[in-house]
Amino acid sequence: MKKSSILFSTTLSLLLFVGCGGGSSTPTQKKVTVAQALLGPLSGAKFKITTLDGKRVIAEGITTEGSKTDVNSAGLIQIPQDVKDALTKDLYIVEVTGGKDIDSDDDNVWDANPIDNRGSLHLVTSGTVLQKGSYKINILTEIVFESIKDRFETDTKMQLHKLIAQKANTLLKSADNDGDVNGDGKIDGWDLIAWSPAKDKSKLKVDYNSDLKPIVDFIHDKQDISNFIDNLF
Ligand SMILES: [Ca+2]
Ligand SMILES: [Ca+2]
Repeated sequence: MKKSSILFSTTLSLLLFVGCGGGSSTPTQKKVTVAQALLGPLSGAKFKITTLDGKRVIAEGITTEGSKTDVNSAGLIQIPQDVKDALTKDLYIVEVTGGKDIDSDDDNVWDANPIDNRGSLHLVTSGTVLQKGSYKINILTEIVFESIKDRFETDTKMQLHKLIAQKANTLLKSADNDGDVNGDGKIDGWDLIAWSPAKDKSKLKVDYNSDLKPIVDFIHDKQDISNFIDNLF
């Protein structure tokens, strides 16, 4: 091979490699759902999954825009299969910002005029929860995240799980009074991530319209929700 064609071929390989976007995933690798972001479902929002200290980004991308008819097809957080497989029992932060809320009236029908979301939602949970692929990042996970984020550096994983369960018991009715979203007989973090605004408002101990809807509106407008959080707990 001539020198010039060797050079060309090397440059081409480099370009192809760069074209893959780096990282461990190949362009052909299938993406799988790890959670759904919703106030109403947040279509086309930016998402980022990081370690609990925020220092390492595990995955980032855009939530699914969805089918324009099925609200459950929008707001899905999808990551490459190998990235999902590499998640551990450690705690991770999922952050979702922007996008369009395609069902802001929570009636499970795609809104004629989806509203812009400017703020962010968060979820702190273990990698094994994300691997199950069927849970939600919602207004409850955001409220709990905001109320415990100052403890991430000081508390153990066990203490944080306990704290999340305590907050869940403040937000949801007791298990024997219809608050048990996932039906396992107790109220804890699992109920927060199973909770859907379209079907589970009756399970709240707090009042959705007076306590939570104003927070949803503030997030849509990217305003500071800390005063609301202080009043809730
Ligand atoms: Ca709707
Ligand atoms: Ca439960």
